[in-house]
Amino acid sequence: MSLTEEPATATAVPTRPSAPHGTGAPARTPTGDPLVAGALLLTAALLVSYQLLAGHVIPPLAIFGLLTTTLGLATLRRRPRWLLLLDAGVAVLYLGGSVPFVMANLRHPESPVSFLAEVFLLIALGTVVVGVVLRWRSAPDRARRRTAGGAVALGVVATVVSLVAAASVDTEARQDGDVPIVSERSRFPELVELPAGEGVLWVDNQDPFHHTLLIDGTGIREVLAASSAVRVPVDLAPGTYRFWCDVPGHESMEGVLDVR
Ligand SMILES: [Cu+2]
Repeated sequence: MSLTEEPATATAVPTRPSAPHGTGAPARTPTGDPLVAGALLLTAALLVSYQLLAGHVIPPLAIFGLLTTTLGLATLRRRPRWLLLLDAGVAVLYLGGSVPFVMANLRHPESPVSFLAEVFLLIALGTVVVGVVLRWRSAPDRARRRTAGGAVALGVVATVVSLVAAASVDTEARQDGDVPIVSERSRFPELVELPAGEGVLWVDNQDPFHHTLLIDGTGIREVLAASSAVRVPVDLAPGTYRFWCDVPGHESMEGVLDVR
């Protein structure tokens, strides 16, 4: 009896490869590229969270978020060559266009939100490009799994580095006589009054990302780490001075020091 059963299981095996495969395949057969699709959808999620943190819609990010969501969902189901080319093209275009913003944030691992947002975006978009190359070369799934593992490992390392750097940031307490400047939701106060001569500005950055404080005509440029305060000594003659933030995209962060 057992002898007759053995050939039965053996003949059952060849039926597996004859399952439908191709355009007419049932939804059960995955024909998309989960690595590229996942990286695109992660990109979209990061772009949305970035705007939530900024507290307002940033049009270029919103457009790319919509684009990567659409491409991600399409790539999850199908992977024609034109779609993969489009995926890689959009990733490269975003990377190229965001260089000044990326560089400004990458120099500040002590501000985890903006640093990690950029690092994760770079990893996700890099994974899109690598994923498309692997698919193009018909690389085995093993290579895709390794790429995904490498991307996760990079993300973990970046997170640890950033948290350690953030823990080393000292925040300075406000002292008697300090003139406060608070940056909140990427805004500086429009007008700050202070007496002429030696004094101290106490600059409190309440945002979860870094800013800078520059005062025209003084050479002062102070980096304001995320969620921290710093005391900035000044010695100003009477007059008005523009102060501002030089982080790319923060052009609206400016105010006037009225020194009397
Ligand atoms: Cu700023």
